[in-house]
Amino acid sequence: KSDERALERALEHDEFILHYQPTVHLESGAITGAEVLLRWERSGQGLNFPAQFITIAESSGLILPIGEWVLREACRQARAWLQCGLGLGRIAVNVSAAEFSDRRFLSKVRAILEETGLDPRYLQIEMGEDSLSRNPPHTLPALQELKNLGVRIAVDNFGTGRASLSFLREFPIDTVKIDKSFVHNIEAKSGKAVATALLAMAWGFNHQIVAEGIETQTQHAFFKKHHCAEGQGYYLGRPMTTEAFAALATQRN
Ligand code: G
Ligand code: G
Ligand code: MN
Repeated sequence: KSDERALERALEHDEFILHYQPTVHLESGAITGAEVLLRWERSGQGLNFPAQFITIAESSGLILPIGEWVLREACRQARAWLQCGLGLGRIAVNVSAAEFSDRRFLSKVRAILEETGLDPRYLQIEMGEDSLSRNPPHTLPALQELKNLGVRIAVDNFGTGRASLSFLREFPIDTVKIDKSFVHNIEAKSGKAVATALLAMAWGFNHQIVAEGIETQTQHAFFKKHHCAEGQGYYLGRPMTTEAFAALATQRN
């Protein structure tokens, strides 16, 4: 309960900030976009990470106003960057199952896009497999509506969830993000086989692919060699402040 109060106060007092982690075209090194990652500048405690508060936000329902703030701030920033000529391909926002299944989710997305003036094709919504496959009769039409708006859909942590292959085929998915555990495993022989199988599967479904959690030169080289278009990870760029991301994207693209 006291944790909930602290989160409510954080919203009221504007203590949340966004960090941006670049996604990179592996062949050219160009920045293709950014994933938005929520941080809480908690008074007296420094930076708090989602692992420390997202569960409480979800169980208390506060994830709804927090998620709305994230979406609005991300769209506003992306629009500002695009207007000053930053070659930003897309901005990816994480959405929890609790947000996505909220009745008002789609109207919120629509309203925020309108209010910020961001062209919807620059927005990507990221959801885990389990969020996507929780309630298919609800999920499929909701995803279709997002697609109709022009928003992109990404499956986060691909390979770790319980989504059946038929969902992955039938849902209107643009991108799969291969979970970092598979990326870290490529140093083992079986890990190489699994990683190439995941790539082949994504191609088979005609999805774009991002390899997540690239931490070493070896991992980078492996995914580049196997024609994975994009990567994300500490080796390519850590989550960083708004200013740092703008500087990096200006210099690189
Ligand atoms: O940065 P990292 O520790 O940054 O994030 C940990 C987890 O928190 C990830 O699984 C990520 O999807 C989730 N996350 C980060 N930012 C947000 C956000 O704005 N909304 C939601 N719902 N999840 C987020
Ligand atoms: O679950 P999701 O993929 O949305 O969350 C991304 C999480 O991974 C964030 O917590 C982010 O800070 C973290 N992350 C980003 N790059 C790397 C990396 O190279 N290695 C590891 N271990 N974590 C990373
Ligand atoms: Mn993500």
